[in-house]
Amino acid sequence: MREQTKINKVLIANRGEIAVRIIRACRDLGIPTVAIYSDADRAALHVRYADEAIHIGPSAPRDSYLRKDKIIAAARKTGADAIHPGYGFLAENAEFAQQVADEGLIFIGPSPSAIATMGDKHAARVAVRRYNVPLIPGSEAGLSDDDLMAAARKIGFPLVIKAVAGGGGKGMRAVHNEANFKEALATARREAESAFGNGDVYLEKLLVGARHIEFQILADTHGNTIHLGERECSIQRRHQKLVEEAPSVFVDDDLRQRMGQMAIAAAQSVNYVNAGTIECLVDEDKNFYFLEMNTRLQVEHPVTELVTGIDLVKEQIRIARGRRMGPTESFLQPKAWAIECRINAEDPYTNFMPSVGKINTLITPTGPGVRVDSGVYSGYEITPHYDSMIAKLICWGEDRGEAMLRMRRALEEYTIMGVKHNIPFHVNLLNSFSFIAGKIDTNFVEQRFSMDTYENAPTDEDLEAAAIAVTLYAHRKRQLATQVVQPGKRDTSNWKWYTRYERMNR
Ligand code: MV4
Repeated sequence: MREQTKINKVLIANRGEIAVRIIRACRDLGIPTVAIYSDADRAALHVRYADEAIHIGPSAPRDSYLRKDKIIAAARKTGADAIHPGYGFLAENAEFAQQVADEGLIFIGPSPSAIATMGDKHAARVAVRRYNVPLIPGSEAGLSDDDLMAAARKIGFPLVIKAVAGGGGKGMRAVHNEANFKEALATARREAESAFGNGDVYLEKLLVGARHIEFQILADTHGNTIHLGERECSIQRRHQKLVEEAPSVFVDDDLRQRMGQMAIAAAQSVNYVNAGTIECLVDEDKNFYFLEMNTRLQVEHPVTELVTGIDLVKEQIRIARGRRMGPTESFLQPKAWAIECRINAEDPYTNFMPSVGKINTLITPTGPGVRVDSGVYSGYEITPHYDSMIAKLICWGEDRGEAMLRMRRALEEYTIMGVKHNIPFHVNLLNSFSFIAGKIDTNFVEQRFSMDTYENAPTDEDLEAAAIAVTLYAHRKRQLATQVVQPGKRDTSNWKWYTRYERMNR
């Protein structure tokens, strides 16, 4: 049994909403915090909320948030004895985790070896296979082009070529027939080499029409590994998730039990410690397969917190302190329903193009069942240096219907001016029959927000003509004084209507 470890000050090696989220957990635990910041983040919220803040360099991530040496130096300078990496940046960098440990500091996350094994997507398959975790049929890694061709014939088409150093959909290429295989393989290798400095690939049978469901794991240093249920993550665009919910409409108690045990086994196969996520594909017949493990806290962790009542960041810190998970922490059935909408500074009407500028007005929703995790405020400047996510709007309720109605209300209350944002996309999604019915797949966003739909929307000229007609009509009506104006019931169920509304208010 390992001893309890002291954590007296935590440095947060991140920025934005997740840095704020971690600072809040530390505050609740009474632990002082150190923020790090780049040039662009001088006025960021995480800098204001932390007890201390250290400037670590220019705005480009490679000069600041990715500089292992500067971050470790900042910890030494401030006397921080632990580092929380958040997500992105250095969160899944085994070398960084090792350097932190070598400095005698605590990395609030898994061991370097667990990060490294799960980071190599083929090594991960080898590790979990020994624990009887179901895998999509596939090939070995490290094969020559000829051997891969032979393996491809055996697996059959369609299949996917995946980079061993990839993950999260990066370095992934579908091949539908043998004729295209050689060229696809060459492209996949080239792309993997330039993106990851490693051109090694392996093959998997392509699973079509499956759902993307992930399990939250917590493991302490005393050999206890638990799962906290699933999250449904099918609403995404180009591997960027946009909406997540917990639980999944597709997962019944029996499936949750079986997938949960599988997720625990997958984590145990690398002696996993701290918080992690097992990503799975689930087909229509409820067969499930391990895809990969994310060895970090995820963006969408709040939906799990809201249905379990567990503060995952607090748990991460307790685990890093060597505390044992209590019996109350073994997983109970989900107690509620939660949905998260990622609020991005992206214009859904121009192919989700990122938008920069100053937020001049910000009205944030609140009230029953609403949580907002955000790193922005009125007057905050959004720069092109970092990702476009500016907030997460998370709503919960007793059941899915209540969570969705609260989400709709909160989205309507949300006002962000100065930059374009994707709230209209979310409103549209919440009004779609397929989302309401839970019948969604990974192509939903592309289909619903294609440029085709946009081009069928009314033009500015149409709107002007309509506005003139309405004005004249209203004027005539006032003259006649025959009717009291009724505040019409706002109907956002029609996509075109909403487009028009948005275009007028942009
Ligand atoms: C797959 C797959 C189908 N078949 N592998 C994407 C994220 C990464 N964790 C692995 N991913 C997938 N791997 C096989 N053999 C489908 C996905 C996938 C996906 C693919 C294309 C577009 C959106 C997707 C969303 C979730 C999962």
